[in-house]
Amino acid sequence: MTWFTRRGFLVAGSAALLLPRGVAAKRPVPSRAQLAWQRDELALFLHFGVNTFSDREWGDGKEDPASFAPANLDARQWARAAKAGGFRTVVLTAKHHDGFCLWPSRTTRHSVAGSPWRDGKGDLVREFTNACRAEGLKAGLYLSPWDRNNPAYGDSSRYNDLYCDQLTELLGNYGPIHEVWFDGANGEGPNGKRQVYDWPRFWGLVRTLQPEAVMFSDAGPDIRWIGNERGVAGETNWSTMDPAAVPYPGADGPGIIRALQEGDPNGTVWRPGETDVSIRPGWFYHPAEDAKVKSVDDLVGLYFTSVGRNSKLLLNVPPTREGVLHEIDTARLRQLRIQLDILFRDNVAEGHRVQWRSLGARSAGAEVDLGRLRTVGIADLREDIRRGQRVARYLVEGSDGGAWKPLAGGTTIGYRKLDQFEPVRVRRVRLRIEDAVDTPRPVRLGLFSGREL
Ligand code: FUL
Repeated sequence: MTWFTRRGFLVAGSAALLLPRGVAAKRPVPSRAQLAWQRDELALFLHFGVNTFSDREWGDGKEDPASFAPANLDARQWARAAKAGGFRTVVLTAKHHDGFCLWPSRTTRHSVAGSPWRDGKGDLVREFTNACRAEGLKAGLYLSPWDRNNPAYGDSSRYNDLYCDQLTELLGNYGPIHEVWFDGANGEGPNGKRQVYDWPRFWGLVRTLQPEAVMFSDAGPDIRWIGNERGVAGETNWSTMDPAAVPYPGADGPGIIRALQEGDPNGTVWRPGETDVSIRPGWFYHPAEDAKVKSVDDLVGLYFTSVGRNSKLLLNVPPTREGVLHEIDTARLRQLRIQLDILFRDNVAEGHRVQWRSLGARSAGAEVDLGRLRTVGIADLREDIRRGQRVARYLVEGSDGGAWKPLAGGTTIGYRKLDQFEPVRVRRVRLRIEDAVDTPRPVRLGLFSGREL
């Protein structure tokens, strides 16, 4: 895989050499698909498969397909719950590390075709994509590269062919797929099979079959992993990235987690981070975790540490053995929506003129007069990311008529930066862009009361 690192350096190096002196390199901007992905803010993750029935997190590939027996599977219920929570995309594990396929793949017998579900005639990817479409949601698929069942795994070119066949089935037969999720996990021990994945081939195939889909992995190419599974993006979070910093999915080494968390202000590619976290301790459903579902406050907190840090929240809510989302979880999704709607209902800055002025090549300021004293406890900042990301340090201050007092501050803004602070009564609020990687452009400023005084 090192060729990719080397090529990354070479490409970046030669591009810089070609630029005439004094001409700044053009900063990356999002593609249409990346922009739509980010604006959706919330996606639901569904981990479902033989692990649901064996009560495990990582199956070993020896599971009997007959164990897959959801009694009342209802993909429409999943989609309705997603919609009620305001989620716009749903990503299903079409195949997890155990190799069991939720669709009747021609590449293996280890699939729903060998299960009693729908008498072996079912196709869960079909039911899932149909349900998403019926509810106006976008569908995404997770196809684990690591496969602990398939005999071809470890025989690199044979398995790469098979993996491409699986991608072709999934991306060619179910209509538009908006996100393809490549997991980086590989638990093979030192004596295990070593599979060398052909990432350029996989990515090229996805581009051909679903040109509008974004591809997620540690190494993108469109969306990068945020570097942890706790739901927390970097406080500093650039959507630009140095592709050589994380050369392939699953890459390990010093500096990788930081590169995933924070991105790179001088990165040559636009590769925003996705924050994946489960509503329960595990990714798959375990009855023993029914009392450990995250609270609404936890979920709102996750919104702030993901969407509110220039990322996107991919929240996992695993279907039960019945094949439906648990009512505790669906209630939490509804309550999350209610809470977010309440928090962001009344923008006290709305309708007031924000005066923007340049303070230098890398600094700028904005000020708004709210007309009277208002309670402010949340600042909601947004750059126009269609034109890239620029802000590197900012400060928000408020005044009730007396001296300016700091309310919030930080480094990057990007698509959206949410800062929550002890609510204060202020009449005027100002934003100072103290540093930027290029001339700052106007930042949208929203102000909300947060917790009422
Ligand atoms: C990890 C996997 O090993 C987990 O089982 C889960 O799918 C998570 C989203 O990604 O790498």
